Amino acid sequence: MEVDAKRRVQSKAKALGFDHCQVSDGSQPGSRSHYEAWIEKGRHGKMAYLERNREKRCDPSLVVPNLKSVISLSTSYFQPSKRHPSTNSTIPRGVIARYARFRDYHDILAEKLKELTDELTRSVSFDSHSLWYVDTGPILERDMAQRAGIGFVGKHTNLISRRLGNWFFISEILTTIPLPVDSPEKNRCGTCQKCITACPTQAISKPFELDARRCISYLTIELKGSIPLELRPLIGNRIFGCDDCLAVCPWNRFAVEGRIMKPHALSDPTDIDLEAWAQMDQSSFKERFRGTPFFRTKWRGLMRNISVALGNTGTSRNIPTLSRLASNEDAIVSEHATWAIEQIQDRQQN
Ligand code: B12
Ligand code: SF4
Ligand code: SF4
Repeated sequence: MEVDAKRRVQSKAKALGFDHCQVSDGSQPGSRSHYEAWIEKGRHGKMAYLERNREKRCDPSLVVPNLKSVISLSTSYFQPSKRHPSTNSTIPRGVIARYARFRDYHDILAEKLKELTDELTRSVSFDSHSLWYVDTGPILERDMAQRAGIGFVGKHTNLISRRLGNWFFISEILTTIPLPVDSPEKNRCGTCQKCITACPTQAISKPFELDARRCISYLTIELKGSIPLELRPLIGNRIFGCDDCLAVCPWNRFAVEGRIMKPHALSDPTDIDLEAWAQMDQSSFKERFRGTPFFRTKWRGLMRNISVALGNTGTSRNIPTLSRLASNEDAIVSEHATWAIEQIQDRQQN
């Protein structure tokens, strides 16, 4: 009966376009102590939500009482044909993380997960309770996915699949239905250290430990306030997220394009004209970026990041636009644009 339910869910997941669909039990994460030490050290920066639901993150049965199984799913966002722009800081163009070259994955996967959860409920005859998540709940998704055998946690802390490399999202269904479990995956980094060396801010403080406070993904997306001055030059021309540690991982030679994200690729060029983007007002921002990952930072966050990138790579041609931003009523935008103008002027003098 449960075997049959698992088979039906896996076959439905495949039909919906998920790349993997595997199961683990609902026990507590083996990496609980790692997560707790990470929080104690303050590595999460200002992401207070990671601390708030601490108990739940360490015990998924507090999220779904009587939890029996966790179905983990992967969704590739690899794009084989796209040019990946340079992060060379002499080019006044912006770089965004690859996941942001699509409409917001939370919305896209939510639809699929709803359908899959319905299939699961339909495939068993007793009362059950199932909840789906995609980056949306107090659970340690990578730990669960490793236990389900989807992939292994690499030294850069992301999950790597032997079939997909590291360009994929994780989502899951937590359910009271007992399902047969899959074997966990084991770490396959060996002696490699490429991701640690590639990180521009030394945010990977040691293998398997990220100091989010130094990570460009955190600084440009999650942090709402001012970016620390000493880290701004290291951000280069990255205006939304960062992929450097992911891009060097040798396991990506196996990366394949997935079916779910492909139709949702944004038409924007991968090389971003920073001057043009800096001229975007709030209403054009809303019109252009609604339903995309950029909405998370809002206009002010994007302008803050563009100012930093222009401060690092811009020229005197960008000063009129930066001056307009410097006189904006938003204190964060104004402060970063003022900093950028000073950086450009310093470069001109030297
Ligand atoms: C907070 C968060 C961030 C923070 C902090 C990242 C971090 N490493 O913790 C910031 C903003 C920096 C971030 C950045 C990114 N993120 Co993020 N993020 C999350 C989120 C919401 C929570 C992660 C968390 O709980 N961190 C706490 C730490 C302690 O947990 P952890 O790193 O997951 O580690 C666990 C395991 O790895 C395990 N573990 C750790 N070390 C070891 C060692 C061994 C040997 C073993 C076996 C296990 C193990 O222990 C930990 C605790 O259980 C998850 C979604 C979720 N709910 O899980 C997405 C998530 C991790 N992010 C994701 C993505 C795509 C990214 C970016 C690539 C986006 C980008 N390009 O800018 C970057 C990657 C940066 C990086 N090198 O990690 C994906 C990762 C998919 C994947 N294949 O791994 C997730 C799962 C979202 C999703 N649903 O797809 N993110
Ligand atoms: S995402 Fe960028 S800044 Fe963050 S750990 Fe990876 S390489 Fe470093
Ligand atoms: S780059 Fe090397 S060390 Fe880093 S995650 Fe990939 S295999 Fe592991």
